[in-house]
Amino acid sequence: MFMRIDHVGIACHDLEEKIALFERTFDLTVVAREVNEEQGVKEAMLHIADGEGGGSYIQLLEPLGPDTPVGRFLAKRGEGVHHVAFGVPDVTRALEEIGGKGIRLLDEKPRHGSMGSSIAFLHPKDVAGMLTELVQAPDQRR
Ligand code: MC0
Repeated sequence: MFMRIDHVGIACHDLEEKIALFERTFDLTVVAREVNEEQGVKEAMLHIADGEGGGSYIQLLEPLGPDTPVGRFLAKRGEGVHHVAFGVPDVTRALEEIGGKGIRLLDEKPRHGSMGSSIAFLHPKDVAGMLTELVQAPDQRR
């Protein structure tokens, strides 16, 4: 079902500060930036590697306000790993399969994600406390 880990999302208070930290510490490069109003975030993708099925990234996330998923997460837990995203060939199909196994879907239908992807989230309480994202790249590779 999963082709790779597409990205790990990190919640932070100050996107520019944390981009600079990840660039200087790990020699990573920002390859995309976006404001996603629907998800309530400003985000940056830092490229890690390319492999079979596509690339993998660190995603830095700054909330657009306190009453957003990442805003609430920061208030409760502080900065840190917010979610793990898996690359799938077909996100609609993956949702059907996983939903059929009794896992609560936070999205019944895919939404717009970074770099033109289609994304959907699974409830963290049903996946060992891990907020899980499914990602379908626009052309299956990114
Ligand atoms: C909240 N909880 C988490 C969590 N966020 N557990 C693990 N990982 C997280 N990231 C836990 C809380 O601690 C709490 O547990 C319970 O879930 C309910 O949380 P809440 O404080 O009521 O917070 P809500 O209202 O935000 O709901 C949480 C939920 C929500 C995960 C359902 O955040 C959601 O629908 N997230 C999916 C969308 C999203 O996260 N978008 C931002 C990334 P206790 O035990 O205290 O009750 S957008 C993105 O990443 C895009 C741009 C992309 O990749 O392309």
